Amino acid sequence: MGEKREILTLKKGSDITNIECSIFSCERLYDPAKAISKLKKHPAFDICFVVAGSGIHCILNQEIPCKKGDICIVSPNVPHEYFLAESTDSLTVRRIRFDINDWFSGEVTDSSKPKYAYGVFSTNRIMSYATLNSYMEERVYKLFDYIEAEALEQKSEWRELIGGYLTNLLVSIGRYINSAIKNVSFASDSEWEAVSAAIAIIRQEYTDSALTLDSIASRLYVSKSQLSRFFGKVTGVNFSDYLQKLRINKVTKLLRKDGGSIQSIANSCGFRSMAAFYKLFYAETGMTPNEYRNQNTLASDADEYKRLLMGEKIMSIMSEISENLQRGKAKIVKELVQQAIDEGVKPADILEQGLLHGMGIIGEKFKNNEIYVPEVLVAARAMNMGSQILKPYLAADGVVATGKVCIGTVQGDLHDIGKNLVKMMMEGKGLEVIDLGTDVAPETFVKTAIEENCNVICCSALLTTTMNVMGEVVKQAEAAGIRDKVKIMVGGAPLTDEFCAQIGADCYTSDAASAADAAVAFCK
Ligand code: B1M
Repeated sequence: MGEKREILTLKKGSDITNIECSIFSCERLYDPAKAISKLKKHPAFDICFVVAGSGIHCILNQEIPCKKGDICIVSPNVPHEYFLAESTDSLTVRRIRFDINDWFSGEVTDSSKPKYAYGVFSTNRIMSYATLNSYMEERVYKLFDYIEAEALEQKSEWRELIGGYLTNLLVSIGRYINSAIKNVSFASDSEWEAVSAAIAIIRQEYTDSALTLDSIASRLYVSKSQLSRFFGKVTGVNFSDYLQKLRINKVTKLLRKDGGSIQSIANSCGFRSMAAFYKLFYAETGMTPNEYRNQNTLASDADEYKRLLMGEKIMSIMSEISENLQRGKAKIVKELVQQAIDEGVKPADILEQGLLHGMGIIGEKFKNNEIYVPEVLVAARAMNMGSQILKPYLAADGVVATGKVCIGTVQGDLHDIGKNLVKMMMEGKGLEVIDLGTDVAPETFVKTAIEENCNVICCSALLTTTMNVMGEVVKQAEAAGIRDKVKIMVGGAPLTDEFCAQIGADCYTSDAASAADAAVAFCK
C-alpha cells in the first residue's frame, strides 16, 4: 500500500471543497493545554483512515487513541485533528473530505433516513469511529485508491464515478460499523447536537462579552447546568475554558497589529474583568500583554527598517510577487520578477522577500488546512517559474568552480522546489550537477556517485518521515566503500546540524546559497 504516492485533490472553484483526497503525516505532539486551540473546524465531511502508526485523534477535545486500521467519519463543523502521542511516534492518515450536499441528495443527507450510509448517520449523527478487520481494511484501501485514481485521470465521468465510490465507501463502512461500532462518547445524539450548536454559536460570537453559558443555554432550550454537563461530557473541557481560550487567541492576534490600549483590546474580545484577563493571559502565554506586544513591536520595527532600505516601490513589487505566487499566477510572477531585476533589486532579495515569502505563507495556510494541495501545487509552479527567471542572475556570482555533484530528494518525498534551488545555485558556481529528481532511493544516490565519479552526494528532504532515508544513504555509501571519496551533504526544512551529525553525513546547510558554497569547498 503506497504511502509515497502523489497527493491528489479535486476541488471545484467555490470555497467549499468539492472533494479532497489526501494522505498526511502528523507532526504535532498532543499537548492537552494547547490541543483545543489547534482543533480546526471544517465545512466538509471527513472520512479518515489511519494507514500507519499510532497517535491521538482529538475530536471536540476528546482524546481518542488511534492506530492503524482505525476509521473515523466526522460531520461538518466538528473540530478535530490528529496528533502524535510521543515524540517517537509516527502517524499517517488518509483522508477524503467532501461536502455531502455536493455529492448526494435526498435520503443520504437526511440523518433521520440513513438509507445508504446505514449506521453511519443513524447511530451517531456527528461521528462514527471503528477499527476495521483486515478484510474491511483492504476494501477501504481499494476505495480510497479508486477515488484517487479517478481524481488523477479526471475522466469526463469522474464526478459520477466518485459519487459511486463514495456511496460504496459509506455503505461498506456503515455496514461494518453497525457490528463493530466504537462510540467515542457515551453522549446521546441530543447531547452531541446541543454541544455542536453551542460550539457553532461560540465560534461566531465569542468576542461578545454578553455571551455566557446561560445565554447559549436559553437559545438552545436547555438548562444552564445541562449544557455545562453536556459540554464537559462531549468535549472533555469546561465551557468557560473553551470560551476563554478562543478570546485569548483573538487578543494575541490584535496585540500583534492593533495600537489600541490593552483594556480596549481585552474588552473588544469579550473580557469584562481586567484582573481575570491579565491572569488568564499570563497563564496562556507566559507573559504580560505588554511584554507580548513589545516583542511584536520589535519585529515590526525591523520590518519598517527594511521598508526604508528597500524603498516603497520595491517593497510593493515584492509583495505583489508574494501575493501572485500565493494565487498561483505564474505568468504574472515571471513578469514581476523580471521587473524587479530591471529595477535593480538584488536577485537574493527577490528570492527571499518575494518568492520564498509567498511560499512561506502558502506553507502556513496549508498547515492550517486553510488551503489544499491544488493551491499549493499552483503556487509551487509559480515559484518554479519565478526562480527560472532568477536562475542566470543568481548564478552569475563570481567564483567558477569545478566538481561533480548528484542531487535528489530522498525516497518517499516529492518536494523538489528547495532541491531545484540548490541545484540552480550549484550550477551557478560552475559545478556539474546530476539531478536525480524526487523519491530517490539510497542505492540510486550511491550508484550514481560511483558511476559518475561524483565528489558530493546532496540529499534533500522536507518531511520528518523521510529524513531518515538520508542515514541509509550514508550507510550504503559506507558499504559500497566510497565513503572516503564522496562527501554527503544534507538539507531541507526539518533538518538540523544535530541530525546531520547523528547520521554521519558531512554537512548540513539551511539554505541553497550556503549549500552551493559548501559544495564548492568540498570540490576544491
Ligand atoms: Co508539502 N509539506 N506535503 N507539499 N509542503 C510541507 C513540507 C509541510 C511542512 C507543510 C505543513 O504541514 N506545514 C509538511 C511537512 C510536515 C513534516 O513532515 N514535518 C508537508 C506535508 C505534510 C506534505 C504532504 C504529506 C501533505 C498531504 O499529503 N496532505 C505531502 C507529501 C508528499 C510527498 O512528498 N510524499 C505534501 C505535498 C506537497 C505538494 C506536492 C502539494 C507540494 C510540493 C510541490 C513541489 O515541491 N513540487 C508541497 C509544498 C509546496 C509544501 C510547502 C508548502 C512548501 C515547500 C517548499 O517548496 N518550500 C511546505 C511548507 C513549508 O515549507 N512552509 C510543505 C520552499 C523551498 C524553497 O524551501 O524546500 O525548505 P525548502 O528548501 C530550502 C531549504 O530547506 C534548503 O534550501 C532551500 C532554499 O533556501 N534546502 C537545502 C532544501 N534542500 C536542501 C538540500 C541541501 C541544502 C539545503 O543540501 C543537500
